[in-house]
Amino acid sequence: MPPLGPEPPRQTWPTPLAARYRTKGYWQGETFAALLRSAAARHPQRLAVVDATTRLTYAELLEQAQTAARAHIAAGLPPGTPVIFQMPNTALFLPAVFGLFLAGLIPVFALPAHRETELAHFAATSGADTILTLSRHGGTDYPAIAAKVPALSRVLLADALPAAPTDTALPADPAPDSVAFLQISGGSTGLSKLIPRTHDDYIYSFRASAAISGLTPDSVYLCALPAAHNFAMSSPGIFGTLSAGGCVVMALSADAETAFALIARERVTITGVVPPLALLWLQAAPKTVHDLSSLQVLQVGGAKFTPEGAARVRPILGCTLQQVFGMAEGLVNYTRLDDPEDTIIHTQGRPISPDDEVLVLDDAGNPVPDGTPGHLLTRGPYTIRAYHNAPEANARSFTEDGFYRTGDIVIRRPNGYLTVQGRAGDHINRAGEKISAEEIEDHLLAHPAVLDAAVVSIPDEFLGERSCAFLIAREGPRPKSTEIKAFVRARGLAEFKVPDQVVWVAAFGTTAVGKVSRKALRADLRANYLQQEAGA
Ligand code: AMP
Ligand code: DBH
Repeated sequence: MPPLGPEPPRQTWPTPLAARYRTKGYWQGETFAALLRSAAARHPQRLAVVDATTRLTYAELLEQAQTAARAHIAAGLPPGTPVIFQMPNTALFLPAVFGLFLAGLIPVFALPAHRETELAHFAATSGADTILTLSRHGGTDYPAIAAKVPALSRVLLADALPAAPTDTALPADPAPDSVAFLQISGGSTGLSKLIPRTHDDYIYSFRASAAISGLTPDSVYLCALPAAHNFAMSSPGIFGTLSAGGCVVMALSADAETAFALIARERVTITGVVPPLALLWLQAAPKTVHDLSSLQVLQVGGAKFTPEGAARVRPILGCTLQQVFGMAEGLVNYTRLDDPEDTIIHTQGRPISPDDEVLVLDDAGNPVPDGTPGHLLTRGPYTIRAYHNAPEANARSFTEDGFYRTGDIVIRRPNGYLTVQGRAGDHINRAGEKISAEEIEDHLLAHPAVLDAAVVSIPDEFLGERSCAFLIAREGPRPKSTEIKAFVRARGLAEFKVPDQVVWVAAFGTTAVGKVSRKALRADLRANYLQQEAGA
């Protein structure tokens, strides 16, 4: 019998749609490797990426990426092999990721916040036995985290790759319609799914995004969010900036002091942040000693930015706000830079592509009129048709005709602009980090003192939403909430998944006669809690 490993990642669109996307020029048959080679050939001496200590031109970026690729090939990693990629925001991120592309390897993008439990899940679902990461950096011991994952038998350090002979041949470029990498979904139900993105579809999404965000070779993009997050990677993010010939500035931290110092030093023109960061920056900006006058565009996305926050961007920072509503599965919406201020403040934009198909449906699946909230479904030239290795999630998340159910509730205006109203699902959007209630409940249930657990989102002034774990205790002493949090943390999870709040309850409501859905239960718990808060 052949080994029962995961299937290699694939992503295909129905032939007529694929033909249409090519005819219309969205899919140009370009690969990541070709994109870097042509950028380096066109403007070798321009700056491609800088961080606090390093500056690389496009020629140097290409050369370092080629050196890394040769090391991977000499190490015996054949093209098509998945490699978990966990790198903080340093200049080395770019030669490291392009090193994988040039060697024909398939990055699986973990975030620096992920810990051994998440990495083990990515290894199992992708079939990866190799991780590419960095030596201890910024207080995090990445190799030590990787060492806790038995499935990851090979740990490669981007800052200490073995030297390979310079005549090591690089493989031919992969097919442009093949999967270039796997992105991570926010995990709306259960564990994160892997999102296969092709060269064709992803390059289209960030090239078109670069045009929408007005990027030119003179643009300087500050990467303040984790570079592997879809927003910072492609909307237009680091790849969109390189595709335009601009310069990427990597910030290890997104706090106002670090970011403002880099904006001033590098004359940053555009950056993207989540709403809580935007609010912190708006608070800090009037008092800062740094010159922020180079900043032309502040992008805000990942979670809903309130109109109150949005209205303060231009008066305080003197730049244009661009709202961005996107998802790693594909569809990204932007307010356009020349939109009326009212549109910029009150909507989350409209899709990138004329061929993004958007449906807004009621619970029964019928279209609602513009102006009425409904479920957002979409398909198009850069929205996936299936997750990797996830038949059940695929059955839930995609319609028969290939629309992705985003789980978001939106209002569509007649001009196609969307306003996000909320979510149909049960995940928590904690400052743009998505947390699956189910995933955390499973960890809580592993605690010997916990009989039952329900994790819900609670509105939070700063985070947008915070996570609250309602717990029913077994007989015996009730652990303190700090102990519960420490228990979840010790299970090797990203810190943002540790419940912000723990509330012990005697029972989960009185409606629980027979089968009650977890969804209804979570809604009840949230409503009761908020009522009590209001009464207190
Ligand atoms: P993910 O699936 O992890 O890539 O997260 C994508 C989800 O983030 C979307 O489906 C929305 O729920 C949420 N999101 C992203 N940007 C925004 C935004 N600007 N406003 C509201 N929600 C957003
Ligand atoms: O939250 C997201 O996933 C997101 C937000 C803005 C995203 O994937 C994007 C832009 O591309």
